[in-house]
This record gives sequence, structure tokens and C-alpha cells, in this order.
Amino acid sequence: NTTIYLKEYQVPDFLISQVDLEFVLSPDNTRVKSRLKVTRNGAHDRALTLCGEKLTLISVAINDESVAADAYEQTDMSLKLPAVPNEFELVIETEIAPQQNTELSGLYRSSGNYCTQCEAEGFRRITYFLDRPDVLAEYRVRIVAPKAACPVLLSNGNPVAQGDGPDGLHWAQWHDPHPKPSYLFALVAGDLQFIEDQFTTMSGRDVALKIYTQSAYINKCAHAMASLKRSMAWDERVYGREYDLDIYNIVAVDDFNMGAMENKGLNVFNTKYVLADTDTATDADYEAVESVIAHEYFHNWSGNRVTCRDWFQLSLKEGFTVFRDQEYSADLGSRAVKRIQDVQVLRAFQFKEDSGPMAHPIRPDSYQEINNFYTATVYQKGAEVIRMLHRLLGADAFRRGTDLYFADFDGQAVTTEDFVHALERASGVDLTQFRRWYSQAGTPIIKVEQHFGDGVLTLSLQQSCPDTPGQTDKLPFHMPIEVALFSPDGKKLVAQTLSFNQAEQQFRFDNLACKPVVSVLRYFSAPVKLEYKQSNADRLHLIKYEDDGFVRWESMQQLCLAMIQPALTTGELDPRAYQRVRDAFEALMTDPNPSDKAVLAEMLTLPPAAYIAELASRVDPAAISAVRDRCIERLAKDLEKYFHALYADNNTALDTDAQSLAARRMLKNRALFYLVETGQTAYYALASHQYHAASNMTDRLAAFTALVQSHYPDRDALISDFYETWQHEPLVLDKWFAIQAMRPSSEALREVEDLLHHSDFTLTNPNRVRSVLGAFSGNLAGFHRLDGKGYALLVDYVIKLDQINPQIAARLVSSLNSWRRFTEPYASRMRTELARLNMVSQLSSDVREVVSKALS
Ligand code: B3K
Ligand code: ZN
Repeated sequence: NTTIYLKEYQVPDFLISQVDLEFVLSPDNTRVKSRLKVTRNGAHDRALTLCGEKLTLISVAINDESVAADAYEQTDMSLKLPAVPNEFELVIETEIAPQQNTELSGLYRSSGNYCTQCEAEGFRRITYFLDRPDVLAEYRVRIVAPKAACPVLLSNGNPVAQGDGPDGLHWAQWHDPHPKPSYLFALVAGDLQFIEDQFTTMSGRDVALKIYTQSAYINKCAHAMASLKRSMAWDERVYGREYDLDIYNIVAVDDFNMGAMENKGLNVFNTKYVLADTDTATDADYEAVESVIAHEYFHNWSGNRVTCRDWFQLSLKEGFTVFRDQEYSADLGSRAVKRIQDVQVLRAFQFKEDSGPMAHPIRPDSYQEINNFYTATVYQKGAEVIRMLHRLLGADAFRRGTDLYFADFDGQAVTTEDFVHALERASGVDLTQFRRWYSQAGTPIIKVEQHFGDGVLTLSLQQSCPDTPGQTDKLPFHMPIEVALFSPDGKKLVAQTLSFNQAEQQFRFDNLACKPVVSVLRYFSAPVKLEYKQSNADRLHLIKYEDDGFVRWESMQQLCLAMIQPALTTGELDPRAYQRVRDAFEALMTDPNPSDKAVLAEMLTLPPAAYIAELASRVDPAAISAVRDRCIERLAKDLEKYFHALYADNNTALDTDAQSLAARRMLKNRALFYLVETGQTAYYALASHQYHAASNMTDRLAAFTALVQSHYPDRDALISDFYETWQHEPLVLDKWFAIQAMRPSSEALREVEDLLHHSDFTLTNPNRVRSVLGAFSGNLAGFHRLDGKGYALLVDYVIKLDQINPQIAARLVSSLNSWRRFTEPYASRMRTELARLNMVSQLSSDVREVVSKALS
């Protein structure tokens, strides 16, 4: 594998300003004719080298003159034309086989329809090109296909013309007036239905909105359409960004490597993030659709109009766009719950990445396979970095900064430095030190100490950041630390943002009548690990009086961790620590005026096993599961009557708005989970009744999950019933697979082996692979076994999958990355399997990079 370095970036030797593409579609031999307007960039005499992979070259012509085969050099990866004019027209004909494309990168078929995925480097699998994001061109596309099989022909931009041809063929032409990099190219053709709506932009232009999918799914697109219109309005209101074409198309397909893709004017989506109706989608699914629709829409400005110079700058568009979609969702629903959930994702995935062999800054310095760098670090930590900028500058200056950024760089491919500099120029804030967030990897650790005397509180903050591969001795970061002080009777005395930018720093608060309770890192204002020996009394005080839901939840998590962590080594639950959690749960459940029911549901949830593992110095998966399970069981039994009351109180449809109803369902189903954990027949019956009587998938799935992951005696029959009912709904069937694969017990392995042989399992559909192997690899109790058989199974399948879809294979194998952090015999067994994988000679560059870094 070759490594590519940011420091070696060079501007392209040639530019392409116009692209004319003609596709004659056919499953095994699609003809692609590409007519490019090429100009030499600067004074040099270097050859023109185009990228190309898995292409059959048919012909090359320069200025209408055919180029003989001995006048160019062709490799598996490139086409080199040695002596070309300074300005010329290049015509290249190639042939490709979409039907054989199982990597789902480039032009491929999903359920018989044609679609594309070009980010990051898929366009080179369609035609020879300067496939890099700093080459921007205007595209015209003509698609020819059989009218019967492909009545719908779509590409980027606006439709120009269409017509019928001979032999049952028809054609369509599209024009995208906005210059774009090749990664934003898209083509879709097939037998698709659509729903349609329209949006009038703030300047009064009408935009036609269409969502396409296969006919079986067409009645599940209304929520996505409503989400799209809300996103368009939000981006006008909050960022002043207006849509810029006459038409916005979304296509939902079954087979897709990621969630969705922001191709200009033609987003292609995984069905998982478009389809939703109450029968088949949970409340969480509705929220996921809303946020991914928004995310891809927001990319129209943060990504498409202003794009990345090179792939090291990926967080320029992804971190910023995730921040934008997170804020959109926060504005729409409960801000506190959104923040809690986003922090949970960050801790579960990004912190883990940051402490492992693939740790990288949000702007990586190097990569082997760019597909491996669509990471939680680039996306989620990238969003946290933008969030800190937003907080340090304030909303108004931040908006002035983004306005300046969009105005100055419209139509260009730029860097994270350009973004930060625009914010600096607009706000006057010096961000020199802040830039370290872009170059230093690792999760900073902040130690907090407090001292009180003579009416003065001194907060001492210390920061450090662990070494990461290739990076030692890190310099202090600049970060906002949100702090508030509460009086003994619960009044908020002070709330302010501390600008923390040194290794050690003290902050004074004067004129305090008595010792306050300190709340630190409110709103999770920086992506750090806090080491703060707070007293349990203070935690309880904050649970009671904080108005920031994040801190209330976090304080409850800390109380739980104080119960769980010591027990991991002693094997015993400290009775006082347990009693504190028990009493806090009781107090929460008997609070006559719970502020936010969804926050309450989160507060009644123990820290996830993955987070407990992340915090441990050595991970003992068996101990973590055993302790966590014991806590759940005891809480369930001791607080049974409260959970039952909570269930009953919230098992009604009193609220009229969708959000309160969803919060009620969340709380009720949390209670149901504990009730089932008591193991009492009456609660099995209650859950079974809820499963059968449910009017929506949220309630049905919650009951199903609780029962399937418990010792419910009729478990097998329930699993069969669910299958019989939902086998024809792929997205629901994915849940059925995943819930079994996540069974928190050593039984999971045997079940997963069966699921892998199920007639509905396939390695060619990424969602299905994730729902079995992805879910299993995240199952702490089931995957990590003393005999190492979970790891062996995963590696067996990674080897198979690597032949089909290397991107997905590489994602799966990264679940073994953290092997060094595990106790024996787990660590050795994980390493053994990685070593076995590394011995396979025919590995993709994707898997090779992950496995070699994991072992190094
Ligand atoms: N930009 C795409 C990611 C495509 C990744 C391909 N390996 C989705 C998104 O972040 O919106
Ligand atoms: Zn994105």
C-alpha cells in the first residue's frame, strides 16, 4: 500500500472545465463516451495522467484525431498521455460492467436499477478522469437506455431534453450549470416511482422536489419529503443559504455503502434514511431520516458550492455539515436529548478511534485508502470542533464568518485553513492556537480541582493529551469550558464560558456567600474526558438543580460509574454506591414534574458497556457485562413498582404533538425493559401483549427487543412470529437480524452462525452485513469470548467480504483495532485473528491498511 501525504499536495497539472458524458446503459457492457475540455495548468511539459480503474478502454482521441495505442501508457490505475497540447478536446470511450460492480463504488446496479456512488474515488471507475476534488467542471450528461427497463433517467442539475430512439431505447439530457468535482457526479436509471412537492425559496424561486424509489416503497417517502422542506427553510433562516437549481431529486436504493450521498441536485440515499411509516419505522428511525435528509441538503452549500481541495480537508465539509445537521435536529426537537445522544455517539465511536491504532486528527496528515477516513473523528469530532468555534465566537460572529466563507470561496475547492481564517477575519478572534484541533489527534484529558475559602472559589484546570500513532508531546488546546455555580439551595449564581488555553490555568470566582456546587463542561462544551473527583452529594445536587439536561444526565452517569467501576475489579457491588443510584432513580421516577421525558429516559439508562470499556485501563468484557447486568437486575427488582407506575403513566396517548408522544414512548419502553429484566411472568406477558397490540414499530420493537434479549421462555416463537410478519420489509428484517446478533450472552455466537446461513442473509447488501456482523462485533458479551470464536468468525467473513465489498470489510475489521486494550486471553486471541487476516495475500488496500496499522 502506498501512503499519501498532505504535505505533498500539489495543484493539478491540468484542469478540465467542461465534461460531456454519454452513457449507453447495459448491465454487462455500458458504453461511456467522455468529451473533456482540458487545459494545461501552469507552464510545464508534464504528461497528462488520468485515473481509471476497472475500465475497458475502447478509444482515445485528441481534437478529433484518434490516438494510437502506442501513443499512450495504460496501467491498472491510470492512462498517461505524454505530449498533449496546452488546450484541447479529449474524447475517451470506455466500457464498464455495472452488474459486476459489487464494491458499490462507481456505476452499479441495486435491485435492477442503475445508480452511482463517486465519493471519494468512484468516478475513475466510470471513465478516465482527473478524479480529484480540486478539478471542477461543468457537466452535460446524456443517458441512453431501454425505455421499458429504465423509464426514469436522471443526472445532476436541470433536465434539458428527452426523446425516444430506435429499438425501444430512449434518452435524456441533463445540464448542471454549477462547476463541480467528479465526486459529486451522479446518474440513476431504472424503473422508479416518485412523489413530488415544491418549495419556494426566500427569493421567490420555485423548486420542484422529487423522491424516487421502487414502487413497493413509494408510500413511505412522505416524512423524508417533509424533512427536506424543513431543512431548506432552516438553512435559509439560520445560514442565509438558498437552493440553486430548479429541481432537487432524491433516490433511495437498497444497496448503499454509507447513509447517503450529496451529489449535486441528485442525492442518492440508502433506503434506511428515506423510508419511514409508523408500521415499519421507529421514532429513532424517523429522527435519523430527518437528520440525514438535512445533512445531505446542507451539503449543497457546505460541500458542493464550496468544496474540498483534497481529501485531507474532508472535515471541512463533513465536520461543518454534521454540526449543521445536529443543530437543525436540536432546533426541531429536544435540544438536551439531542446533545446527550450526540455525546454518546462521540464517546462510543470517536473516543475509541482516538485511543486506537487508527487515531488521526480531524485533518489527517496521511492515508493509504481514503475510504478508511470517513471516520467518527472526521465527522463527529469535526463537528465538535466547529461547535467550539461557534461557542468561542458567539452565534452572530460565527454567522458573519460563515457568510464570508461562502461568499469568498463560492465555486472553489478550499481547505480547513480557509474556513478558520474566514471566521477569524469576520470575528477578530485570534484562532492561532485553536488550529491545533486540526492537527493534533487524541482525546484531551482535563483535570479539575476546586478550592474554596473566604468567599472565593478557585477552579484549577489542567489539560494533557495522550500520545497517538506518530504524535507525541502535544501542545495545549484552546477550548471553551462552560461552567456554572449553584448555591446550596439550588440557585444558579454564575454561568460563564472559560477560555481554557494553557496546560494549567486557574479561574477565580469572587464574592460567594458560601461554597457553591460547581457544574463543569455544561452542554459538553469541548470533546474531552473530564477527570473531576466530584462528590456524590454535588452530583445529586446537579441532578436536582441543573437546567442543562446534559449535565443532569452526565451527573447520573457519573453516579452509575461510581457504582460500576470499582465492582469491575472487586467483583462486588458496593452497597452504598448501589443505594445512591437506586435512590436517585427513585427520586427521578417519583418527581411529579419531570422536565423532559426523553431526558428522563436517558437518565434511567446505565452507561453503555462500550463506554465503560472505553474508560477502563484494561478491558475485561466478561466483568463489564456481569457487573452491568447485575446492576440492571437489582434496579429492576428493587424499583419494580416505580417502573410499573412509570409504564402505566406513559402508556397512554395523551399528548397531541408527535414529539411528546415519542418521548412518552421512550420513557415507557425504558420502564418496560426493566420490568422484563425482573424475569417475572407477568411482565413477559405485558411485553408480549405490547408486542402484539402495538400500533407502531417503536412499541413493537421495544417489546420484541426486551423479550429477545431476556430469558423469555417463548423467545423462539416470538422470533418466528416477527419474521413471518416482516420478512418482506428489508429494513425491518435488518432489525430482526440485529436484535438477535446483539443478544447479550455467549449464546450469541451460535445464533449469529445460524443467521449467517439464513436464506435472507447476503454479503452483497451492506445493511444486512451491518445488521448481523456489525451488530455482533459491537456485542461486548457475545463477541468477546474466552475461546476467541467470535473473532475467528468475524475474520472468516471479512476475508469473504473483502472479495465483494472492501469498504464494508475494512469497517468490520476495525472492531478488532482496540485489541491492545483488552485483558488476556482476549487481547492475544484478537491479535491472532488479525495476524491470520494479515497473512491473506489478496487483501484490498482498504483492509490491508486497517489490519497492518492494528498490528504495528
Ligand atoms: N459524503 C458522503 C460520504 C461518502 C463516503 C464514501 N466512501 C456522505 C455524507 O457524509 O454526507
Ligand atoms: Zn456528509
